[in-house]
Amino acid sequence: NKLKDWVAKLPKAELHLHIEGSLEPELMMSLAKKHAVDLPYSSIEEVIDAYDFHNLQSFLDLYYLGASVLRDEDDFYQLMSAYLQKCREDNVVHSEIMFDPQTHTERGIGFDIFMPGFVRAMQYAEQEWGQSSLLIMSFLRHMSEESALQTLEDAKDFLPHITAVGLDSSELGNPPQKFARVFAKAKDLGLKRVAHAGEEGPPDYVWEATNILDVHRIDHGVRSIEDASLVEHLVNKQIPLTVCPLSNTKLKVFEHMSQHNILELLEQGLLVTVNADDPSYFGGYLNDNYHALIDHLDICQEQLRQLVQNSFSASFLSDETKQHWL
Ligand code: ES4
Ligand code: ZN
Repeated sequence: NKLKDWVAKLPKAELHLHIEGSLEPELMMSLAKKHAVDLPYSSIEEVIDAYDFHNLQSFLDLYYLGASVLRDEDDFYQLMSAYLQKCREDNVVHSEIMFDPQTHTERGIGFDIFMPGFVRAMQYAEQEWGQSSLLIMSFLRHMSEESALQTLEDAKDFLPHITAVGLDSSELGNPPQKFARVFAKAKDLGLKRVAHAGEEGPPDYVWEATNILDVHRIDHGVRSIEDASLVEHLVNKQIPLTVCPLSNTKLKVFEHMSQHNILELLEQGLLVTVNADDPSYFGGYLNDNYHALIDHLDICQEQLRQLVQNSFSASFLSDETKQHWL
């Protein structure tokens, strides 16, 4: 397929990627053995078979379980290296990578363990392959405001390596406003802001993320389409949506890829991008996500070009660097 080859070779940016969600079953099993972590899987096949989700929570349970094998600095280096190698294969020249500190600090693994591992792998990819990347520190919204504030405090020595804060995990029942003070503090520290909203949650959560958390981007946001005035707001402000097609079908936000609303979102003038979210759990990296759109939607080359251009315009790159890629 010519369109698939064309988009695969285009330089692209990825803006919505959880590094813990790029942990492949092979690395998970080998780290489980290395650290004698007891997982309920006896083979790679059993891990893959378990990845049959019916909603966000059923995925998150296995995602946190998988992350429990990450223990020392080299584990985090390996994890980040493997993702950046995939970027190289997919022509992802820039990536904005989320990590969930609380998933690790809860287990007694601190910033001094995971940050050096992440940063070392990112510096290697930049120097050897010319790939740029930056980090987004994401708070777990099912945890308390107090825990998020403590996390911001714990990150103090590493802020030069952190560009933005994010908000992820169980959306329903944990509205953005729960983290109003955390995000205000992050803004004061000079950090940019993104938040998951409108994945499973209602359009009101997207309103809160923009109006209360003052986010630069919405992660997912596909349910924004249910509120015409919200769409108008996002279009006027050109607040990007980082959409994740394979994630949305795996977690049953849409029953089938042919029902995905990404083309309607584009049609309405929204700054939409394509992303992999948790590639190891959802069945593919960035090119696989573009390819799924080509396979199941009536998408043309111009729309694909727009999505790729949007990935740079919606990024935190400098205007000068954006111009280079646009
Ligand atoms: C996530 Cl797809 C998704 N949604 C919310 N939180 C997450 N953490 C990792 N992947
Ligand atoms: Zn996500």
